[in-house]
Amino acid sequence: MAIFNQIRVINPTMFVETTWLDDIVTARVPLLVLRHYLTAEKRQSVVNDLEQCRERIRVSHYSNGALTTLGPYLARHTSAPENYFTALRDIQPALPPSLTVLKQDVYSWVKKSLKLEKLTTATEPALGDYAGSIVRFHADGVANPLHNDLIVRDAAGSGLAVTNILHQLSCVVCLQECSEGGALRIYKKKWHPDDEKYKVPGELGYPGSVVQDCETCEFHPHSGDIYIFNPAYYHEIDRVAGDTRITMGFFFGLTDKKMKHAIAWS
Ligand SMILES: O=C(O)CCC(=O)C(=O)O
Repeated sequence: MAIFNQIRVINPTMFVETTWLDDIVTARVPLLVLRHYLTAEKRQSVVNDLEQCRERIRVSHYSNGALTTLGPYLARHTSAPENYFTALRDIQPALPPSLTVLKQDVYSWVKKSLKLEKLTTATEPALGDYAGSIVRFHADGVANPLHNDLIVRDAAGSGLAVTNILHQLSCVVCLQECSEGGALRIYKKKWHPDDEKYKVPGELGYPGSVVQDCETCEFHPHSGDIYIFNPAYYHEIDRVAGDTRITMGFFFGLTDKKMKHAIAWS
């Protein structure tokens, strides 16, 4: 299969180009990455803290897979969004402060790297703040089937603030790499309403036929890496082997045409 474009690997001393954001939104550059964003000590202390809230980790089962997460995931609650906010209130006191600090650091990095003027956790006037990040666990043998993330579609008609965004992006920090597998593969194909005919009810994601012959971009996250991509483009995670792949991530949406303001949620 052909490879589409090149991943943009940046480093902390690089001059930030104004085009970086547009390159990611349009997937001209399918993924922007800063390797070793987190030091081994910082990353390990967050991973150690996550051990303390083990019993709060939830598994959602689908006929073709499972998602294991710490923290609520809005796409799972679109028919009853109030449950998402209740779940957040329930779990918040149990989350380690290091996770909040990390989230705030990552927001600052995203702002700087994409030349945003503002990036804050989204708020719902009647329901409160959204979750500003989520931790995802991919244990040995777990893969993430082909899917795309588009809250404007998934929560259409809900009236939620996040459905007013113009573009959705995903930011991920790798807290622990897996021993083998676990690559993120992004396809050069953006979701289109016609694709719904491929969807199998009750299954997570889409069958491979929807991206047949599409070019791909493959990325192997290493511990400490931080990356951004447009999740409206089909993507999947290869089966993980050995150590659990642990990431912290969030979606963020640009709220203005000039692409200077963004709101985040998970
Ligand atoms: O963990 C990753 O590499 C990507 C996770 C994902 O599917 C997303 O951020 O939309």
